[in-house]
Amino acid sequence: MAHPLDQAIGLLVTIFHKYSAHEGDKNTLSKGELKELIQKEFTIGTKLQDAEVAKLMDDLDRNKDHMVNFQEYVTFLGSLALIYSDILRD
Ligand SMILES: [Ca+2]
Repeated sequence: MAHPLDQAIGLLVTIFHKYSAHEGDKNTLSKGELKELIQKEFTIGTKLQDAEVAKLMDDLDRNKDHMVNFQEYVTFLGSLALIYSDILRD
């Protein structure tokens, strides 16, 4: 049986591919796929406006190819983990 952290990382990978496979390149998230992932996988997701999703996409897209690849997604999750850590510590 997988340990909790193995399961957590497996879930992060599975969720990326669940959305990245929807359209175009199967290994990257388009703006539409990123929006869907955020809206369906985060509690705060449905509260984000289109402009905020666009800004987030721009921030995450480090290599400016208008797609979020797995590396960029992992960087995003790392930033979120830092925020969660700050919140949980208070
Ligand atoms: Ca990119």
